[in-house]
Amino acid sequence: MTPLEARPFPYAYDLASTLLVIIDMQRDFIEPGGFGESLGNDVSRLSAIVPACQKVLKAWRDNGGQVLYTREAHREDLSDCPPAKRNRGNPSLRIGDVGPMGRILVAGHPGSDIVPALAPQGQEWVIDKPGKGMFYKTGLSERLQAAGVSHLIFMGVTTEVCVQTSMREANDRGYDCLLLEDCTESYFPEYKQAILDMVRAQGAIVGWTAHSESLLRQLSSGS
Ligand code: TIU
Repeated sequence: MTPLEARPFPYAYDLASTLLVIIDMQRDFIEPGGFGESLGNDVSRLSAIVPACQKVLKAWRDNGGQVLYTREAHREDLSDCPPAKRNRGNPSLRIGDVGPMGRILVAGHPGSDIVPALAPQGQEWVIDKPGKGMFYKTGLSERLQAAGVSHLIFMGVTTEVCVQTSMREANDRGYDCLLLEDCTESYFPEYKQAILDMVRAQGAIVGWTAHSESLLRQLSSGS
């Protein structure tokens, strides 16, 4: 395919060896009453990126691209949630407590679901991760290697927490990573901007950034 217009320079990839990675677009982070709000955050900033993510997801699927979803979600018995993580930040509702959307950040409860507008389809991959990064205790490395994946295009939340950690983990494992700048968001706009700048600094030290229009243009032209 023609390399994408991206920063700090064009991003070359093949659809067959690239996954669209959607990080933690869960009700717990995006809707009131979940984990994000329990930490004292204004969650309305995050829901604003859903339409842009939807457009990319549709175009990617229409072109036959593969999708990987992550969810930050723990086991019912919280055996995969260190006490340090549970207690951090003194939130009003801790991980595992019962909130308006069921138990906070526990797999199988409504808050851990991907928001309906971006719901996974058919055989798309969905992994639950106990940490901020998508490689920690998930077996993802082996799955990506077996599938011959070499490139990862990221969307999701939050930019400086789970998206950044996952991108850095992927970069260290040899994947070429691109972050779609209008399809990621933070509760703190200045942190998002810092991550975009940091990722593409020093000749793409962590990866590339691009506006989703760049990807949509390329997918619609079939080049
Ligand atoms: N608190 C915050 O910004 N993020 C998280 O706790 N998890 C993710 O980023 N998914």
